[in-house]
Amino acid sequence: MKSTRPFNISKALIILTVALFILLPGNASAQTDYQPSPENLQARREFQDMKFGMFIHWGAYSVLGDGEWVFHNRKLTVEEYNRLPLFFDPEKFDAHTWASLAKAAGMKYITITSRHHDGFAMFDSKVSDWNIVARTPYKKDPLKMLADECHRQGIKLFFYYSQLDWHNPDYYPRGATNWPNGRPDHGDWNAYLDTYMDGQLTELLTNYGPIGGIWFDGMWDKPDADWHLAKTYALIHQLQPAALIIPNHHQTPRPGEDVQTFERDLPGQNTAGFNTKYVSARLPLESCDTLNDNWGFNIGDSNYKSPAELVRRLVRTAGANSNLLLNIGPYPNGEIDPEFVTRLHAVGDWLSKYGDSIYGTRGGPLAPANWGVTTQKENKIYIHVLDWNAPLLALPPIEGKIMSAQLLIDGSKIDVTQTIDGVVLKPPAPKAEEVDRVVVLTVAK
Ligand code: H79
Repeated sequence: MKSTRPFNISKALIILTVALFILLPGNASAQTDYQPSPENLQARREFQDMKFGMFIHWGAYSVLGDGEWVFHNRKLTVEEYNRLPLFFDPEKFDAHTWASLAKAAGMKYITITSRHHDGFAMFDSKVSDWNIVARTPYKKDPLKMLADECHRQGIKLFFYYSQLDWHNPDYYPRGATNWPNGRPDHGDWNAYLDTYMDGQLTELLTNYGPIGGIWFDGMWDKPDADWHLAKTYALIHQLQPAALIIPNHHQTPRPGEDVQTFERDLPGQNTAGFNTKYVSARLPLESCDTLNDNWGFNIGDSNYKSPAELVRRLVRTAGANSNLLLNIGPYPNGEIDPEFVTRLHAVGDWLSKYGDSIYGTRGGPLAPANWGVTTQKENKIYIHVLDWNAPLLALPPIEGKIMSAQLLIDGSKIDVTQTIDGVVLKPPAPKAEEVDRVVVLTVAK
């Protein structure tokens, strides 16, 4: 009789444990009470420290030199679009050159399209033959080469993955961007998500070593659909706990997501018209933008941002406590437009001098303003004076006693007055070639 109670408890425990193991991985609500793993939290901090990444839009669409939406914009049929990979042969692609360019630009990570909305996998996928190895004369897997090179050079690699698919018939019912392109009016949505998408994500998280994370895009095409997010997110975190999930759905972050990203806007701004104004106080932030006006290679786009504009964008993004993911669209042959290369080198040159005020920082104590922004790291506050021509700069109060104020570039002392009403600085007059006067305040903590 005495043994009955303990026996029942341990039996119940076993049943509970088994049930948990069965339920956890695929359970639809598994990520609703998502507790990020210690590796994941560490990866989030490292992500914030990196501050600057290279976005790469590259795919079969690059061949037409008309952006990554060309399939949709020209209302091509699937049959027509299927011809594109037949002459996509990026023989000049060199992973070392790409990773080295990111490095020279001061970028710490790369986020590359593993597949865009055309569904064309830029990697060796066994889930479908709609991929670069099976369908192109190139026959190789550039993502594998890039992953290996990034690991060699210490660059984190993230995979952009489009949830929206203009090619697979199982992407059905179709969404807002649908046009009659020859697909049948039926399809298996569950198979699309569970077999096709989760199958490819498993490949990406298994065959390329440790990756930084998955950058999702396109969910906005079917905002009301059940995307099986909890299942997919659980799968990713199970395969690589440190991999960050970065969804570009333009909405308030959901459980299981690790970074809030903003397209063509600083966090909280909505000049693009489709971003949320909600900014997570908990998650790392990222803002992506283009170096010219396009994501994928567009031969008619020469509207390149100047090095000064790019640096200021990076500084304003860091001042908003966010990373900048800056995009380039390489040529279909695998080369990168020299106009991109020279500008990225210029940003890298700036970062080699001013990097202390960017890398490893968080948004500073003062709200971003027209005159500039602040960043901070340990007992340093970096005052980025971007647009101020008067001799004195009066700032709101800053907590902690300011021990010194120096120009970052040469360490020269700057006059500073601190009262309960605020801080007054006397920065030097702007030099013609200077895009950001950085004053370092050392604060007693
Ligand atoms: O990959 C790049 C673009 O191809 C992709 N995201 C970047 C990173 C992108 N596609 N579209 N957009 C960005 C803009 C989004 C437009 C939208 Fe809409 C407006 C989404 C929801 C409203 C157009 C109208 C598409 C769906 C409805």
